[in-house]
Amino acid sequence: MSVVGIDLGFLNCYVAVARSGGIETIANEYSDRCTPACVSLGSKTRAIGNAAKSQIVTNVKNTLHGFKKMHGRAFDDPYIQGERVKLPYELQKMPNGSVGLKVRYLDEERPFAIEQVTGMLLAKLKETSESALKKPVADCVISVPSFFTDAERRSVMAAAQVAGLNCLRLMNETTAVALAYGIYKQDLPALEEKPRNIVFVDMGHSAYQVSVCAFNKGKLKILATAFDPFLGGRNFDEALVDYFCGEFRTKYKLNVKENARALLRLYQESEKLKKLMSANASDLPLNIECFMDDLDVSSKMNRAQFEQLCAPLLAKVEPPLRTIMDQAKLQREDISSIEIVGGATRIPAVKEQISRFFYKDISTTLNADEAVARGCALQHTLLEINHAAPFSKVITFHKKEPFDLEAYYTHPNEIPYPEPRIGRFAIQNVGPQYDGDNSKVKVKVRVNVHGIFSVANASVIEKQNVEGDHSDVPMDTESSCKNQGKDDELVRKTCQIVLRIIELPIQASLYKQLGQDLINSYIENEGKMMMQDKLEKERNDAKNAVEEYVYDFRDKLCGVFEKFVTEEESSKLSLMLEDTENWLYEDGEDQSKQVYMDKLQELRKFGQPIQERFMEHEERPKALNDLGKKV
Ligand code: ATP
Ligand code: K
Ligand code: MG
Repeated sequence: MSVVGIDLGFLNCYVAVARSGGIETIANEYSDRCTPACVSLGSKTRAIGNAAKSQIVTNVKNTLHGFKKMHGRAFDDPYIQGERVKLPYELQKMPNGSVGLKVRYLDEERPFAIEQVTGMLLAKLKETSESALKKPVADCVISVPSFFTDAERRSVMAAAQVAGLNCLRLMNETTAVALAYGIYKQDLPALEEKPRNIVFVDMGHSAYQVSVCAFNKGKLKILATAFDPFLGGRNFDEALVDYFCGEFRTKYKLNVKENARALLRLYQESEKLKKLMSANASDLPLNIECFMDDLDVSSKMNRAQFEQLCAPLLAKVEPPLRTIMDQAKLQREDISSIEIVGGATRIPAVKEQISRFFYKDISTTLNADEAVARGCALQHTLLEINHAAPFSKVITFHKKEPFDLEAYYTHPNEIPYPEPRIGRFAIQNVGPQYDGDNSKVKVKVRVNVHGIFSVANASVIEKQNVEGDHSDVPMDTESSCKNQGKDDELVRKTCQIVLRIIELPIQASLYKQLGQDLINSYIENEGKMMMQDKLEKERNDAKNAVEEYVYDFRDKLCGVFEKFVTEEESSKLSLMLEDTENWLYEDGEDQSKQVYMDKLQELRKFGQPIQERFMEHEERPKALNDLGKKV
């Protein structure tokens, strides 16, 4: 079975797969390799990806986008509250305190959990992969920002479950980029040689992540990573939007921020302008027709102005670069090349900042948009990754009673997350030893391949004083004998202290953990929505078939069929076709699939004989011809 790599972007998603010796990025039904991270809910069906993106300004309140960083967060989280005021759709607090994205779907107002929304998107990407690969896809590797915490990662894992995907690994975006680079490099230094150090810079729509990695043949070591979780293309768009809002207030007396639809259009046009400014330094126009209050608006901007406007953002490019160099204890001259990926690294001023810091030109060896997905598709390949995860560690405690462990992030201030606790783990069934001593409890903590922390197991080494027959002692136990006490009697007695390892139950309560029951209900719901989409599609197809038949037959009636119908038949049929057409716009506008199928059947009953006469006529000369050949 193929394993697909998924770049779950804030704005743009990509899917890649390793096959026939190469890596391929998969195109969707629009022949587009990029699938927008966008979900639109309607009164009958959902639209996901490209189809949803085109509804951003037409179905403002029910088209969801910009939700990647809502994973694993409480509704009251400051980040969520900050986003909430800017989003065109509503958020609401779910019963478990997490974020719900509120929409009207199937004519009913309802919230969706973030795991459901990302689940829809992932299910779409799964479907895209399946149609490209022509076989079922379940196994995948999904990218997450390197700064995602446990709760965020667990939430993405749940979303994968909702989509029916089996996520083999959550891969840090920084790791994926490094993998995508290493795999094609043929000229890397041999293992015993000095490694080649490469800096990777990824600035996407929502975040900025950098890393420095050491490469040898078949080996990749991540030396340091750093990030600014609040710097990306969206901030540059926002700077433009704020500027134009100010200008339109004075120039046209418009309060754009009060009109969700106008604001969304301004965002779209500003993003386009930003991209154009990457290729062109001169004045560029911004024109939006019927923008607000029936007004057309226009303005212009050039690259120099843009850079001035974005100076505070550009100043944020350097610090993470400095951090990785300090952490890895490297000098600029130790760096072989600086590789950039992510859409926002196309901004010339961003590139300049990076190259100025390293006194070096930057390279674009990698496909800036697809590198993350391609790296994810490479998860079990030739490169040995030296990585912070997975790892495990055993910690020993001496206790007489059950106890709690609390897990915290080592540097909570460095992660963009308000909760420093990962979770609490109650180690149960701990008691004193038979002799009243403390028990020796070994706890194994683990960070798994997804980068998620857990207490993997806990055990106690129990001393048992066993006398006489020891045949019931399990084979795998360690046994030892020692002097039991001061009593001579006892000393002379045969004794054996058996050390038995006993697994202890652990009760984990993780911060923002979803119960499996809830996830199961999301899975069930996703199934229902998929079925609804499928039925709705079939219904629409049936309706379209009627419409098509009407148009096609009408054309043919005054065309190829003309000679095969009497005038009477023709006018009767024309009338019927016209009636059907009218019906389609009136009573027939919204009928069940069966009604359309019956309608088509009815039309065919009249059309078929004519069709047959025509076919017979067409076939006859051919048949005679064939016959002639045979004779
Ligand atoms: P994230 O990595 O934060 O999850 P993402 O992966 O979806 O986001 P990308 O697809 O890497 O983001 O980048 C999208 C951003 O790049 C958008 O802000 C887009 O406007 C910007 N961008 C794309 N092309 C250009 C360009 N030519 N000039 C300037 N910006 C560009
Ligand atoms: K992307
Ligand atoms: Mg990205």
